[in-house]
Amino acid sequence: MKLLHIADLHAGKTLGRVNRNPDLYYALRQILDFCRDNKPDLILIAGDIFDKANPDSESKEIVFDFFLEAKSYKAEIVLIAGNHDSYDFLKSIKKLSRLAGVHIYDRPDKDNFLFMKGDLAIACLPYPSERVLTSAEEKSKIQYAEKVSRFLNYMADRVKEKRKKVLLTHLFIAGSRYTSTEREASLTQHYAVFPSSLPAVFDYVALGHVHRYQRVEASPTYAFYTGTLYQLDFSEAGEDKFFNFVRLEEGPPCVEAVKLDIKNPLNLFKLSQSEVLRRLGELKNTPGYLKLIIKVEERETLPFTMDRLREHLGERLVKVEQIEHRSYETKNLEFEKLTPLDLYREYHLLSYGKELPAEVEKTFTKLLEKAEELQL
Ligand SMILES: [Mn+2]
Repeated sequence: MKLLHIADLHAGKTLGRVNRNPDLYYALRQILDFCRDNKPDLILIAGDIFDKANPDSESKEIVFDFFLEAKSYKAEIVLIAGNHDSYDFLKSIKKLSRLAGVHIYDRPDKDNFLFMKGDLAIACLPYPSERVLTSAEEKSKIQYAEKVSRFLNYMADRVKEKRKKVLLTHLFIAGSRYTSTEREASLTQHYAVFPSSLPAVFDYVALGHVHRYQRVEASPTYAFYTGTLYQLDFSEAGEDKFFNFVRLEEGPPCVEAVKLDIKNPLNLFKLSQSEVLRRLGELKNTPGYLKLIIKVEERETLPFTMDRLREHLGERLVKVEQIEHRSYETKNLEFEKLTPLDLYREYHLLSYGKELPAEVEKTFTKLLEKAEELQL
C-alpha cells in the first residue's frame, strides 16, 4: 500500500495584500505529477485545508480541482479538519466530495473515525477543539492532553486487530519545533499532547498542525509532521518544504521525504537605512517576496528610502518593519526574561517605531498593578 501524506494547505492564505494561492497551486501541481508517476493508493491530508472558516471561491476551486485530478490517477483521499477549518463547512461538502473519492472526517467522532482500504485501517482524529472534547466526555475537568490521549487509545484499541494501521490527526505534540504561523493559542502547553500518547500500535502517524517538516522522535512509532507546502509567512523564510511518500510493507514503513520546489521564496532582510539603498540592486534580484527590517538612522530621510524601495521592488515588498537604532541590538533578547513593562516598551517600539510615551507607560503600570491585585 502506497500513501502520500500532506498537511496544512491553507488555501486562501494572504500575506499582506499578496494572495498565496498561486504558491499553493504550484505545490499541488507537483503533488499531482508525483501521483501520476508513482500511483499512490491514498492521499492523506492532515488538516488545515483552508486558511479560513468560510473559504473564498478561488480557494475552493483549487482544492476541488485537486480532488478531481487525484481521482483521475486513482488516488483516493482521506481528509480531516484542522484548527483553521470549519467543522461545519467540511461537513457541508462531505457527501458531494465522496463522489470524487474523497473521504472527509469533519470532527472528532467516536462512532465514525475509521476508514478501511483493503487490510489498511486509518483512524482519523480531526483537530480536537476543547469545546468538542468536553461535550464528548463525562468529566469535563480532565486535562486536554489526557482527553486526547484517551481518544487515541480508544481508537487504537478498535483497530489493533487490523493488519496495517495508520493514525491521521491534527495536533500539537509537545516538544515539536514550530514556527510562529501555527495559531498561537493552540500551541500553549495546555493544548500540547505528549509524544508518548501516540499509540505504538500504529505503523505510521500522519500529523498536521506544525508547519515545519519533522519526525516526532520521542514518539513510540513513525510519526511525522510534513508541514506546509510552501513558505506560509516570514517565520518560515528559508525553510525547505516536503511531503511524505510512505510505503507500508512487511516490517517498518518506508518513509521518503519528497522535496517541493518553491514558487515564491520568502526573504527576510535586516538592514540599516543606508545599507538598504546600497543593496537595492541585490534586493531587486532576489526572487520571491521580501520583508525588510530597517534600522532607522535618519527619520527625516525615511520617506525617501521608502519611495525608492517601492519603486524598485513594487508588490514584492510585502512588509517593512522599522526599528530605532537602540532596539536593533536588543531585538533578539529572550523575551521571557523581560518584565511586562519592558515587553510592552519593546512591543511599542517595534509596532510604532518610537519610544513608549510617558503617559501611556503610566496608564500601563496602573493597569498592571490592578491586574496583579486581582490576580488576573
Ligand atoms: Mn496549519
